[in-house]
Amino acid sequence: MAPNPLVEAFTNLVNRIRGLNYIDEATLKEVLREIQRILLRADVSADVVLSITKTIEERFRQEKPPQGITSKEFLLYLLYQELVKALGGEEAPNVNIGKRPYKLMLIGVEGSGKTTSAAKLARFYIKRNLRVGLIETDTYRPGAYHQLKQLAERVNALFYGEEDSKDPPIAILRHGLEYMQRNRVDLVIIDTAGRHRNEEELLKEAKAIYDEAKPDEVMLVIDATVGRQAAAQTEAFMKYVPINSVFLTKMDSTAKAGGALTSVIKSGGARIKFIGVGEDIDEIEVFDANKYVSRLLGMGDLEALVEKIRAIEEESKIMEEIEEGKINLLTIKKQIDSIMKLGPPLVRSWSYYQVVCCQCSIGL
Ligand SMILES: Nc1nc2c(ncn2[C@@H]2O[C@H](COP(=O)(O)OP(=O)(O)O)[C@@H](O)[C@H]2O)c(=O)[nH]1
Ligand SMILES: [Mg+2]
Repeated sequence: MAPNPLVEAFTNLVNRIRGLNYIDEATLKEVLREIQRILLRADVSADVVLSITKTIEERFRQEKPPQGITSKEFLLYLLYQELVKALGGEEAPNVNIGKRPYKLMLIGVEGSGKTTSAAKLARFYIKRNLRVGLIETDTYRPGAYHQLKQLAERVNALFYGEEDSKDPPIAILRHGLEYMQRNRVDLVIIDTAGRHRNEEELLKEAKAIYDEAKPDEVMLVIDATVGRQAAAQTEAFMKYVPINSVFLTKMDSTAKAGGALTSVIKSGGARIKFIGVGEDIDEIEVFDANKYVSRLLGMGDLEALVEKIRAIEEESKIMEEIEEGKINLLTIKKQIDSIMKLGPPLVRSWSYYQVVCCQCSIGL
């Protein structure tokens, strides 16, 4: 795989922070400036960059590193956490389908992977026992009809399209929606034609399809390998239709992992819900911001650090609960889980000793 400039830049920074003896005022400023440079080079918008570094700075000054964690480890942890937050947070995105039928419209430039992703999504939800229908409205690309029809057959989804139709996409859509309604599908996925940001006609068509379908969700499909261009694509679409979520494709071959960071941060808060990790219809994953940022920072052993800090934080939260007398069986279970995560037997036995003391002192 070709070297990824963003991963390289972050990995260098992480190594530099690790090599520091002590983080004084000047070094902190320098590290923050370097984070800004890296993000700006990846085409993340200036206000987002500033908000990320400002939060890191404030938290670094205000929060004390948990016991046993050095200030440089803490700084790395804050960088990790704020990037994860910018990408939607630690919690997995909500991929549940609300009302039935739920209408999901896919948009994105030609070749970004819409049709393939439509089939992947159908497969994903069929496995969760939903009845799924696919509608092809792309009348521009020769073969789009057959491509989706064949994929629909493979994944056992209902399909509606009109081969060689003289009807405009909007009419095909209308017929398709009626067909899906009659067949009582739970989820309708609407595939659309590929668009280019200069092709205003096509963008207007996306808007017309949006107005007609009134989708519950518009999912922007972005090819992760386009890197910073993703931002421009996202912005062009956003002028015409609101974007609710993102499907990031070709994460298996991405040399420019920045695509995710750039596009999502630019897409006005729309979260990446899914990623495509190969051409096959089973190669779909729910996006995990933690995993993505770990890769971006070239983490490896940093993951152990993040786990450790999380366990310490969890531990101290539980200790507070215990001290406040808010203790029940669940607290004790959480306590034991977090102790087990802390690792070395010495730490475990010390923590265990603390729990016992606390529990005795509150008369448990
Ligand atoms: N490696 C890889 N290829 C993908 C992925 N998703 C789509 N593709 C490929 O990208 C190309 C364009 O996909 P297509 O669905 O036709 O794009 P559309 O024009 O947006 O409908 C096809 O060759 C797909 O097999 C992915 O996650 N990984
Ligand atoms: Mg297509």
